[in-house]
Amino acid sequence: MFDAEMLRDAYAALEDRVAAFRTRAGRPLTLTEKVLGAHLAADDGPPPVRGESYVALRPDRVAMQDATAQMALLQFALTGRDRVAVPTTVHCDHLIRATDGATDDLARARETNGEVYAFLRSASAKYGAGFWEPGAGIIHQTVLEHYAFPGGLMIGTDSHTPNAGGLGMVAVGVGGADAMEVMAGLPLSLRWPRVIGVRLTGELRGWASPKDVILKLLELLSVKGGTGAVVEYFGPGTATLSATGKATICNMGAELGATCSLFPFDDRMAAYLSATGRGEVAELAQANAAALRADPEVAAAPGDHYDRVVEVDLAALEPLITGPHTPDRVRSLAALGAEAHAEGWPRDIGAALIGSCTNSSYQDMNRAAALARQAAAAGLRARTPLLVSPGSQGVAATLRRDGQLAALEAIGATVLANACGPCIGQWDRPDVAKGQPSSIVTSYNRNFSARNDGNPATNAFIAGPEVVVALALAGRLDFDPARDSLTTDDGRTVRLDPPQGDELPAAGFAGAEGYAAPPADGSQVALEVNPTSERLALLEPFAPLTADDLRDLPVLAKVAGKCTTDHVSPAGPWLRYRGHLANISGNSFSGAHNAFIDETGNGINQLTGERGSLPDIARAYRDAGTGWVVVADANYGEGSSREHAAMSPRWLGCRAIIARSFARIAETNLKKQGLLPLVFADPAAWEVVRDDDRLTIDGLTELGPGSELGVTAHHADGSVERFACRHSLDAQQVAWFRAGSALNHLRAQAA
Ligand code: MIC
Ligand code: SF4
Repeated sequence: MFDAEMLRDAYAALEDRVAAFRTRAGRPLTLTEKVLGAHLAADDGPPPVRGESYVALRPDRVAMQDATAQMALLQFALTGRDRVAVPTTVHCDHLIRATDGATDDLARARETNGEVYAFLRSASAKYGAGFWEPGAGIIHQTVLEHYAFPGGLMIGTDSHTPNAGGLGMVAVGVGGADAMEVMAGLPLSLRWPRVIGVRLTGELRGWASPKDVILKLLELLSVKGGTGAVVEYFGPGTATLSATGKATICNMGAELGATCSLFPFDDRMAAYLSATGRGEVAELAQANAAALRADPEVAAAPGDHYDRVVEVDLAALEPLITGPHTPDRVRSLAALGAEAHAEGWPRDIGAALIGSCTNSSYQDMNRAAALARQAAAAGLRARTPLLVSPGSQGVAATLRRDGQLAALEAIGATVLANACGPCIGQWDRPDVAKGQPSSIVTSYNRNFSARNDGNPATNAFIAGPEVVVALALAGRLDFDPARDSLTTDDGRTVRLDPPQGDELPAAGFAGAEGYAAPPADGSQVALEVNPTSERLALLEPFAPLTADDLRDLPVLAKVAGKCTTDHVSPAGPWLRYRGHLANISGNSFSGAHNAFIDETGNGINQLTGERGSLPDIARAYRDAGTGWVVVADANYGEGSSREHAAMSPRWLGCRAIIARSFARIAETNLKKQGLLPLVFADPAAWEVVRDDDRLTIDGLTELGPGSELGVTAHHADGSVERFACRHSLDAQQVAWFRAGSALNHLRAQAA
């Protein structure tokens, strides 16, 4: 499945490329710089400056999941190219709804999403991408099991692509337009990152698991702490973690806002590569081990080489749990009960969910199953619904063979399809009415409001899988297995021991199923898009914006607090329309809290004075030919890579998002689609904007790297105020803006 030839070439050139970049940089290199330096498109010029320079990179691979691949491939179709220039795979994982369990859910998904799968299959075959069928697994697990390799560079149209950092790969989450460009043979443009060094010492003990490492970092750094940075792990503690444990940590580095996270190559990675049928890759990596870790000078004086150094003693970690509503509200599990009491969160747990791309390795499930066995032997069962999402068909078949799934089922668990399911809101959660408060616990990575079950009143908490199973056995939030005991139905008291579990299956992994390789020549394959479909529609290029388009713009909403991509373009039921721009735009900003009227998803139409939903108002502006803007707070667009959060506003006539700051992928997505992501030069100017203002943005003629734009707010009482905005467009991105979008720019160049 993986391209052995490509890998041999990559490793053959690695050491020389690293050495050349070291000479260019003139100093010892972090691992991040080695991998990125080895993938630079150009070998000359001054070395890139951290946090400043944009560089052009040549990724080794592209991976896309079904909910984002649709738009990426629809854009690729507009480029006029006939084959992807870089090895690419498509994974059907996001659209499978969890209702009854794996078998029925999968059959239903094949039926309800048939036309989307047919389109993705046809586009993959036509353009030369590998196709992983529904049920084959979650993108990041499939990538880890088959494609990731130490020292490689990949992009994926999903924010948790950095999962592959567990195998030492620089794996970056991007929007579909970035993927489209790389598939078309263009380099990836990326801001040369800052590097945060995390020094791990000691070894995990007791109930602590790799999840607690990343939860600790979320506590220390917050959801913004990784912005513009790669989180690079080093130190003796790294080798004590399995490859899949490392992957969990890298996966959830996305929640720090980090560009990606990365571990140095070690024996645990080699063992995982061999166990997954890639012994040759393990050998190649071993032969290049020096290039796959930071230079010795870096570890000797980390403060001189990393922008920030954080120390984590693994031996001192205790189990942590985070939530609700944000992944950085972290405290020790032991402290949750008291906080839940003080906050009035329901103490009884409504559901416990393990698995997802973050925590569904053989080791995770093995430990979860060991706990289930212990509980069953003591006469305990789960006291809440317990749902299990295996990460891939390969892992699921292995866990079935080795008895772990049966052990979980024996305490009442339901095994779901090898897919995202409830993690992305594909969950028919029974018995909880919208608005009814409840608490759920998961081993996933995100817990934004309404994400899992569509109910904003649900409090979702995230912890390691063994802790989630322990909480399921207790059925209550105020339980700490290290300190508390459980009572069986017949009145006996039981203390649970921290579970143990092998990291790799002694009998090897069961083989993977569900892969279709592309034909050597796909030119005769037709793209399957039904012109009357409500789920798929071919795209039209966007028109470039002129200075006139930036005059007298109403403010659709002023968003207070968090505005993640889940607030801008919610998933759940809307996943249905990910291939149909007009239809999915019906969700735009429906989850955003509009400070003007202190309501979520609603606003006042400035043309009619009427109250309505934000997507309806935006559509009314579009129909009237009126552009508009949105004013937002800090870290706008945190979370998912979905470019629908940029394409829908663009399609509806949005001209600019003016925010206190932006999350990386969202900011790039806006630029790609020809919108202006503007940052208040003075964050206090946020207060200037009133609900019935008309804003005029000027400075378009002079728009260039580092230029400022002025915004004039015409208040309804006739008064006028001005404030300045900055932007981060580089010369290339200005060219996209002038062309109307990155895609238009590419088409114009090809013409
Ligand atoms: C997510 O975890 O939010 C998703 C769903 O995987 C997204 C991608 C999407 O919205 O399709 C992501 O993280 O990028
Ligand atoms: Fe799927 Fe959830 Fe992972 Fe996103 S975070 S890829 S929705 S399992």
